[in-house]
Amino acid sequence: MTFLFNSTEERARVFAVRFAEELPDIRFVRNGDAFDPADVRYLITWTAPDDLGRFSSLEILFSIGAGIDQLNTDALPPHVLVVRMVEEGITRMMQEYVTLGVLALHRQLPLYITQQKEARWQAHDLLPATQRRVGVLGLGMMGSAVIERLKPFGFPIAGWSRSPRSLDGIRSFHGKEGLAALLAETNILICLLPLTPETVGILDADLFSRLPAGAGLVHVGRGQHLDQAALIEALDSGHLSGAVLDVTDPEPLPADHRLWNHPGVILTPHIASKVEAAPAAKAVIDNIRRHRAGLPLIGLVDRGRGY
Ligand code: NDP
Ligand code: OXD
Repeated sequence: MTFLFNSTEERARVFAVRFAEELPDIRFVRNGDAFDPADVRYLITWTAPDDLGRFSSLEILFSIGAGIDQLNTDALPPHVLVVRMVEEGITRMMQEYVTLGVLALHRQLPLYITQQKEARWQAHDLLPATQRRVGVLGLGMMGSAVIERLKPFGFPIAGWSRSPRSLDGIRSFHGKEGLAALLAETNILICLLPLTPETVGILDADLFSRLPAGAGLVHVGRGQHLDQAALIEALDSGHLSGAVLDVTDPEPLPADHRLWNHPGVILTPHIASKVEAAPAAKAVIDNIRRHRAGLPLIGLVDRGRGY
């Protein structure tokens, strides 16, 4: 029985030690090693190898990240379980990044960075956090954790999900009708949705037009959620005041893409959060044990729903 590891060598070293200690009956192999594909029972990877069909005994496909859209799970037989990464470290890093993004927009950082480049000393009006309304698309593991971290600043917060959710101290909306209501009362919009057929392209011109003038965007979902041309248009027209983007389509953007140096944009290379090897190995080993014991898996993806 084989566990196939397809990620960085730095992570592989940590996983290999933990597997040897905790699941010695499972053979741990890296993608470059010699192994029989028919023996692979478990696979961890970011994107699925093209030839997934070789792994005829595959039972669980683990994502090395929180998202699974990049795995192209349609190609998998229906009995294969898909499990995303659930561990505290990635959630904490996401809380940091989104807090950074919200505060950057709240305190007009893109504008002040532009002014600094022009050696221009000019103060603008300040709005208290209690008057800056934050809206969060996606109330899952990341969205709800980010909300908890933002609450102490005093922003009024609302959230949007697919099914009704009730989170302490926030206004929550769901479904198509709920989205318009959330947007109408959002000054800083955070996207923490998974990429599914329902959410692809959701951050488009129509959505931006429903936000109040001067709103900002923190986008940490997936590049394909965003119509980049529509964002640039909304920023250029002044309807949106700024955007913090951690994901783009493609990644990286071409060198001459306008988003690289748009004065209203802060752009980072998909680093909002990163899976650390030790907690990731623990999460995977725990899940294999749960699977063997017939217990529900942590982070099991509903393949029909797409997340
Ligand atoms: P979860 O699966 O825990 O939560 C997803 C949330 O989105 C749920 O609240 C769900 O609603 C909601 N949702 C899904 N589809 C829709 C829809 N059609 N309409 C409205 N709401 C919808 O995911 P996570 O919080 O763990 O992660 C979210 C995403 O963040 C990942 O899929 C990935 O794309 C991104 N990510 C980005 C990282 C980065 O470094 N930039 C790092 C990690 C994640 P419901 O509650 O009703 O199910
Ligand atoms: C993830 C990511 O999904 O890093 O974990 O984007």
